[in-house]
Amino acid sequence: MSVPELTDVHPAWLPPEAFRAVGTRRTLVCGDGPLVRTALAEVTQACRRYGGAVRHLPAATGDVVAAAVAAGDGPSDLVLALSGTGPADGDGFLLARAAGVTLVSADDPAGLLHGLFHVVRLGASAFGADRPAEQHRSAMRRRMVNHWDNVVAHPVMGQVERGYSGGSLFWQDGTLRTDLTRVTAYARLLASCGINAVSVNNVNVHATEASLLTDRLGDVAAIAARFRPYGIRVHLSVSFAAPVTLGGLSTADPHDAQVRAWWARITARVYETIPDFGGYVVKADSEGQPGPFAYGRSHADGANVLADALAPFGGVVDWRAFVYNHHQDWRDRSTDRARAAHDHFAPLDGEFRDNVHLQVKHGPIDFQTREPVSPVFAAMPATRIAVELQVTQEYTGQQRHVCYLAPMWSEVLGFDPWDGEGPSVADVAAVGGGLVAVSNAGADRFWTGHPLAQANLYAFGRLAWSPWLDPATILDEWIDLTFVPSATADPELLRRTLHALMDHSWQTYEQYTAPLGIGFMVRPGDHYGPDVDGYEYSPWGTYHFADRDGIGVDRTQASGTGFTGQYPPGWAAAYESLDRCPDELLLFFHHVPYDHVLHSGVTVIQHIYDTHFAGVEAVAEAQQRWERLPAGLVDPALHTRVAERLDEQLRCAREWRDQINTYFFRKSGVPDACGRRIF
Ligand code: GCW
Repeated sequence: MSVPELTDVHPAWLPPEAFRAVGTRRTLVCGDGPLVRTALAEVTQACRRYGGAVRHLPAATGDVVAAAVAAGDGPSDLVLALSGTGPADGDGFLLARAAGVTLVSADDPAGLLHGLFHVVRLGASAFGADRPAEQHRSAMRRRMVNHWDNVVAHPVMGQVERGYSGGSLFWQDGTLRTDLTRVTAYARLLASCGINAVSVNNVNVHATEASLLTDRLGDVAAIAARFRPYGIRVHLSVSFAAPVTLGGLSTADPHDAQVRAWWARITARVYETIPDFGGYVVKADSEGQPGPFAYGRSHADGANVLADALAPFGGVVDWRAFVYNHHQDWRDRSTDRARAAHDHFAPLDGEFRDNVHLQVKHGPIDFQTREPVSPVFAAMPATRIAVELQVTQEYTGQQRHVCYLAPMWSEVLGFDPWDGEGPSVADVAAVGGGLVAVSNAGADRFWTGHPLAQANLYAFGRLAWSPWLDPATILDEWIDLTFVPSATADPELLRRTLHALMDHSWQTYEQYTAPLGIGFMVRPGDHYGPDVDGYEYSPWGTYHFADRDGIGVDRTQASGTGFTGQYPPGWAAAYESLDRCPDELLLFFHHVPYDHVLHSGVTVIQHIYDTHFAGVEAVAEAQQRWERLPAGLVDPALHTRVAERLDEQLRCAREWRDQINTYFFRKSGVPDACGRRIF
């Protein structure tokens, strides 16, 4: 096991300097096994660079102090011990400091690795004052990223569907990449922020990708071998039609005995090849993917046949709840895409096997900049639910715009569907399938296209470990790791600048794009840039219904689609009521006239104008701040990349501002109260 050192790739949040505090000290590693050896390799590399020392006691358990003495040659500053003193459940660790020794102990080897990365995060402060023993436990047992990577570049979607970071880390031109060193480096980044599961191909499973389950399984095994040393299990997206397309059967009906036998046989073969395989991810009956509806079966029937095949090996099915009609008639105002997941899945509560995770997007529509939290989280207490987020910025600026998403995710995770009477969304995920997100990483030199978008991937991992962390604190962690203060000329200036650019960047993005929770208004297809009516008469079910008098979707029970009724009573009543509905979601739930006065005191139309002017100003200010940074404060290539992206963000934000403001001025005929220029 050796730690990869890539010279032509940005080190993201694990630059060598981040290991200085560990690398200058004496570390004792107690215990053995693959993950312990990974921790050992990390410390060894740091010591080689910074002059510290590392000793290894493979057999040590139990009394760490005695073990340290037995090691013979002097005291240690840091002891990493696989022993019986850590938390017994899960992959957490115990951290303490006394008598000049920092101790990390864990029962599970993955916990030891997490503990080491925590010490790296703490830097020199891990070796300062005494610390009473702290138990660190992950809130979610499963913290997963999904890749929407294609093996063969798709004619429309490319190598990575909704990927904005260059090619795939795994696949290139139809085959597995020959050099997988970067996959190891990626595994290391993921593990260091707490991620422990990854799926390696698109949920839209095309022909070549389907065969990863069979003929190309060796490729998956090769990838798994790269993730394994970092405690990350590999999962695969599979096609529900695989028994037909790969197995030559005449049906994929989940009630068919041959189909069940086929899944069982194929799955057993997967585990022969990859004993720690995580399981299957399935997008069924959604946007053209095959599913159980073709056979008149329910999604529980569909998910359970795969779950039964995986159960003997401890695998899980991530069954996605993103099922809706994408052949809608825009003339029909009774069909509401927001209702779809709840309509399809809530009646199935209790029918899924224990090893099915129902993977539910955080909002009822589709990763929009602002949506209410999905009502499904409160509707299926007898189902293991996984909460799905989108780190890749499909609808939030595609990694050309700065959009730090941790504040949005924090709101989602902290949302309390029962209004004080039940668990939060984070609690639902914690007892269920954990947190899952679509990754934003790719073969780009900065991993994520926009260097500042690295913070989103980092923050996702940290929130999955600890959903109550403050987004600004997570940002500080990311800043300190990525731009190590001891190696930065003016770390406080940089910190201030990054906070100014990122803390409210989600709200800024919201300001200059679709207003008040209405969503979309993006260019169809690539979903970048404004096109107010782009989806208005399309079959996709994402409408704004603006006319000369007003805008918004009536989703009330009283006069609309009845979507509000999918929430528990407290929120159902709040969203139903024009008076109580939060401003930022007003147009998601209500159709209102342009002169409707918001809680903020301004009319809807004036809010549209004000926020669009303000949003562009905020971007212009961010751009100037970045330009003012002294040369050399950050890596010049990184500085240039961010500067280029800010230029594009400003151009695009202006386009949004002018199109949205002009559109609504023309529709409503209401002038801007401040007399600003509208075209
Ligand atoms: O947001 C939409 C995307 C699709 C994606 C789909 C999904 C993988 O536009 O590209 O398909 O969501 O989540 O399945």
